[in-house]
Amino acid sequence: MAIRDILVIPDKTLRLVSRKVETIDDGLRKLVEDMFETMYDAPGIGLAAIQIGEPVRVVTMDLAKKDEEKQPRVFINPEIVWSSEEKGVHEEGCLSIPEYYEEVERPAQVKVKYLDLAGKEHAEEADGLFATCIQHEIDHLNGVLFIDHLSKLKRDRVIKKYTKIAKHAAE
Ligand code: K1U
Ligand code: ZN
Repeated sequence: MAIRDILVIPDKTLRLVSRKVETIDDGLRKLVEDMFETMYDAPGIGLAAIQIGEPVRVVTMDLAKKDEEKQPRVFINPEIVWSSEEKGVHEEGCLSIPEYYEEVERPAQVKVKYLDLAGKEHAEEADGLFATCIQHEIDHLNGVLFIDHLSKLKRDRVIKKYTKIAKHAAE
C-alpha cells in the first residue's frame, strides 16, 4: 500500500474523462488500496482515482463519523441512473482544491449503479451527504470539479489563486 500524491488544480489531468474499468484484477485491487490509504491520510471522505493521476472510473468513500467504525466503500464504473427534481444545498470541499469550501446545489436524491470489487452489480438510492459525495466523485470521473457548479466569478477567483500558488511552488 502507498500514500499517493493528490493532484491539485490547475493540474490538467483533473480535466480528463476517466475510462471504464474492463477487468477487476490485482492491479485494480492495488489501486483501490492506495486510494483508501491516500483518502484516510488526507483526510477525506471520498476520492476518485483521477485525483491520484489514474484515469479509471473508480471511487472510494467512507462516510463514517469520527466515533464510528470505518465504513470503506468502493464504486467501480458508478453511474447516476436517476436524479430527483428536488435540489439540495450542501457545503463541499475537494482534496484537489485544499482548504476551499463552498455551498453547491445538486439533486437531493440520486440512484447510483456500480460494481463492487467482486464485480457484482448494485443499484442504490442516495440522499444527504452520500448523494452529495457520490455526485462530486462521479463529476471527477468526467473531468468536472465542484467549482464548475459555482458562478464564473467565484470559479475564476479560485483558479487564479491556485495557479499563483502552483507558480510560486515551481520557482
Ligand atoms: O473528492 C474529493 O475531493 C474528496 C472530498 C469529498 C467531498 C466532501 C464534501 C462534499 C462532497 C465531496 C473530501 O473529502 S473534502 C474533505 C472533507 O470533506 C472532510 C475531511 C475530513 C473529515 C470530514 C470531511
Ligand atoms: Zn473533489
